Amino acid sequence: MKVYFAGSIRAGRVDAGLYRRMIACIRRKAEVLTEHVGDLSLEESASDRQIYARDTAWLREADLLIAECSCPSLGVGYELAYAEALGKPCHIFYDAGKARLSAMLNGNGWFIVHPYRAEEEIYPALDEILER
Ligand code: 6K6
Repeated sequence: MKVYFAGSIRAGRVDAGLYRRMIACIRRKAEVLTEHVGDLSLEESASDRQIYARDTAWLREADLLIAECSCPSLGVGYELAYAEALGKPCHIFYDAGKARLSAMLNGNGWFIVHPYRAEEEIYPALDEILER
C-alpha cells in the first residue's frame, strides 16, 4: 500500500518531529511516498513547479492520504481536496486540545477525522487504518 503523508511545510514546522514519528509508524506497514515531510532539516531543493508536479503525481499514485492538520497549511488543504477529487480515502489527524479543524474539512463527510488529545492515541489508529 502507498501512503501520501501530508503535513505543514511553509505554514510552519512546529510539528515536524510528530510527522517524523507518524511516518516511521506508517512505514512499518506501508510505503510512504512523502517521507521528506518528516525531515527535520528539510531544505528547498526544487522549484515550486517541480514540487507541484511531483506531489500531484504522488497523490495520483497513492492508495490513501494521511494528513496531520494541527498546524493549518494551505498546501495540505489543497492536497486533501485533490485526493478527494480522485476518490482516494483521506484520514485527518489533529490535536483537539490545541487546534480547531476547519469546517471545510470537519464538515466534509468524505474525510475520516481523528481528533486526538494525546500523541499515544495516534499510533493504534494508524495501525488500524493500515490493517483494513
Ligand atoms: C522546503 C522548505 C520550504 O519548502 C521546501 C520544499 N517544499 C516542498 N517540498 C515537498 N512538498 C511540499 C513542499 N511544499 C509543499 N509541499 C507539499 O504541500 C507537501 O506534500 C505537504 O504535505 C504540503 C505542505 O504545504 P505548505 O503550504 O505547508 O508548504
